[in-house]
Amino acid sequence: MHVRVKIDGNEMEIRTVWMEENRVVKMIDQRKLPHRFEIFESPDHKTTAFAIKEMIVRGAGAIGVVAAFAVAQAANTIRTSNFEEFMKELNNRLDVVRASRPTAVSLFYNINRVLSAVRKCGNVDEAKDVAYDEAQRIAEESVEICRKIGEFGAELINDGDTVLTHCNAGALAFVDWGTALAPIRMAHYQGKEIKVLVDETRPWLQGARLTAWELEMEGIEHYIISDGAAGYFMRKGFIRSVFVGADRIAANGDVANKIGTYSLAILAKTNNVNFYVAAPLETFDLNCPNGDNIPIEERSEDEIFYVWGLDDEGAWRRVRIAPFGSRAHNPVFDVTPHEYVTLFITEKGLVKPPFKENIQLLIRGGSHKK
Ligand code: RUB
Repeated sequence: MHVRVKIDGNEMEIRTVWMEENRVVKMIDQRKLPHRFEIFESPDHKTTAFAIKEMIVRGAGAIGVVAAFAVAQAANTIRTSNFEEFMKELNNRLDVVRASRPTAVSLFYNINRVLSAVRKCGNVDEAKDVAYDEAQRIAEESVEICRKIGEFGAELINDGDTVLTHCNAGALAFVDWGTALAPIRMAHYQGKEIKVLVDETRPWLQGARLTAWELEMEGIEHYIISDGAAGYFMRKGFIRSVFVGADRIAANGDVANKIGTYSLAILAKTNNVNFYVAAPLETFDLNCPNGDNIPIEERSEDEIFYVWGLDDEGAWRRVRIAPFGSRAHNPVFDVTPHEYVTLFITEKGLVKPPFKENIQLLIRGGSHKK
């Protein structure tokens, strides 16, 4: 399946991120889409951390997978035969990756998963291969997990529905399929007629740039709307359901996702619109009792002040839209209290309220361990 790309009439299918045997990590450069399709190559863990921080790769799942790749990269060049020294050095090297983006729990979860596989093997010669194999396994598993989310979520979409999505939780936010867009993509493959309203998602415009690009590549009917327009369309009765992803979900079901998700959830409840959160089990952080414990990333004011894109002559331009004397606040995630969520869509099925109990049951019942 993969990310479908059509350039100058040629069609290809590619993953959002992958690692080659020489440990070079490759990724679609998401800063350049939809106007330029380029692959960014990262030879080492420091460059991979840079790619996460600069949003060359973004989206909780994709960040988590490249963080696992970064462990394999970091392990590969450590030159000691003493296992304890090896583990210490590996841990230190990963600090730069841990510091790249704080909100998506998959980054930390996958680093720990690869580290614990390496620790179990107990010797340096094997450790480098174990890190590589485990990271590749995480990438492979994520494709299947997202496909299952697509299958479970597609049941919630009827022929003729108009749905709304925020940010980008599609294939570009994972290795393939994504979370919130997976049910939409699956329903489309099942032959259902769907219209998708795409929130532009200021300030980084993940919706207008990335989700719109993915839907266009898939041939799914979609309309970009300004972030403030969602309430208008809900009140008119045009929208049946909202599908969003998540960067971290607390034990009680509170959801951290792209800034603006909280306002959408309130609008959805007020207008009797379903509010679905699609996420793999690794996104549930049982160490966070509620949303107040989730760290929220603040990014540069420049993301608010400037926009970039192509001008009428096709030249790449970054332009300032705000007065030079203004200041800005730029928290890039918010927390939606669990009472606004209709259902969670996971790879193990749909999770209904009461969320605290049902999340515990699902995670304890599955293979997922914290
Ligand atoms: C991305 C975002 C996405 C979630 C879900 O934010 O908020 O909705 O990460 O993604 P950013 P996934 O663009 O700032 O990383 O589908 O990968 O779980």
